Amino acid sequence: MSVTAVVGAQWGDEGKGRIIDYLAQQADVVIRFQGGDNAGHTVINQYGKHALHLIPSGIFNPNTQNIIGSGCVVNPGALLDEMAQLEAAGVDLSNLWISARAQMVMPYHRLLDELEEAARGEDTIGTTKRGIGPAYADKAARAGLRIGDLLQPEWLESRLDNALRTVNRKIEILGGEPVDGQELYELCMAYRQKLATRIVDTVPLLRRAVQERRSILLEGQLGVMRDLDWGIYPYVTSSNPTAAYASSGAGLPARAIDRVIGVVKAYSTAVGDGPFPVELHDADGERLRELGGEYGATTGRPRRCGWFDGVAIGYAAWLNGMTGLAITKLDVLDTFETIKICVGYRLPSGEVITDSMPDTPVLFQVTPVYEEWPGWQTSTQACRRWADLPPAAQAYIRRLSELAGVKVDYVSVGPERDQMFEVD
Ligand code: 2SA
Ligand code: MG
Repeated sequence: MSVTAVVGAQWGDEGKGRIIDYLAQQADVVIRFQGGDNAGHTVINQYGKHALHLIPSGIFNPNTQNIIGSGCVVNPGALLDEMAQLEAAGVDLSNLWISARAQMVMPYHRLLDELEEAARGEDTIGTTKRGIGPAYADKAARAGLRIGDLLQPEWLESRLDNALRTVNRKIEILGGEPVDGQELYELCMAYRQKLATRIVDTVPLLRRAVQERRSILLEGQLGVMRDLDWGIYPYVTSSNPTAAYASSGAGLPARAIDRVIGVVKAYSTAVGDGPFPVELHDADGERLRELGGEYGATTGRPRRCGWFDGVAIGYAAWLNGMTGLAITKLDVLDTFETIKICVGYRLPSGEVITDSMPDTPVLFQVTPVYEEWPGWQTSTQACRRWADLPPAAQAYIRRLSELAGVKVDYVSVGPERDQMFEVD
């Protein structure tokens, strides 16, 4: 039994949801450790196809405790909608919990996200407009409301008054309509009624779980390239998807983590703005998008597509301290004659970088250096062990693993739960 962090090793949308869903069949606890309902973790199993935004991807196993951790920002309205959808599909939600210390995304955070993106003019970040940035900004400014505040109405009221003093000024400056404190208070009381029994102090719960050597999964959202500190700042999310934050955001000592699985797609995608060196504006990019169904699971935006980025994976592997890789969507490459891998970034000076990640202004100027690999041109969707894979697919995966400097633990060859296998 162990504590395993499952993190995104690219720009997000690597398939973390399907990996967690698979691993959660054996897990006692799954904790989402950062982010909010900007995420879209797509899971396909006997309950159908679900894009999870806030609820941990272990929710389909009724024996698993699913916790929205204190590092998250939670929009209670969005959470209740998601709960209703899952309940309608027959999913048992009796094991869903929310940390009292998680921050609340209030309706004015969404409004501010809209207004701030509009105020950026041409220089947008391409946010999901779910209020994530403004909610984390309020957390850092110590003006946030927390989920646990719902349990203490007087405290909540004073926190809300305090927050609105600056929030309404910001809204006015950005040209929006000020919000009404009383209405928000009543909304919070409605949330309290529906969520109160799920609000917990996670510390004793996780302390016991670690002491009893239970199997715990820490579920990250987005990926290292959108990390607030280590991603393509400012085109990042407002939290840290890297494994270093997993312990803090979940509420565990850093030393408790035994394994870090980096989830990577067999090619690259990004949604939102900012530099993306491997982006293809040609028929191959279009083909990856269509074959991979690469559209935002939250906003429906078409994702930008490109070949695998071997520079980014080296960076991601090191920063996350990965112990293994999970490679997803291999089958999307099944029909390609030739597959490319980016193994370096060429700077305008001609110099080629292979083992570090240039900062954003430089990254806008690099051109990828590619290797070409022969495609396998046969379906991998029925493969259930390493030996079933065509030799060209094995060679391709070995190359990805070599670029990461990390062994491959799992390969997924389709969206269904069983279209995945462990590599020994
Ligand atoms: P935000 O909303 O403040 O977190 O946006 C900041 C940047 O982070 C990117 N971002 C994402 N990138 C990939 N996937 C995300 N989730 C959805 C999905 C996205 C969607 O699973 O497809 O549906 O559009 C996600 N969420 C945020 C975002 O594009 C900004 O670049
Ligand atoms: Mg996603």
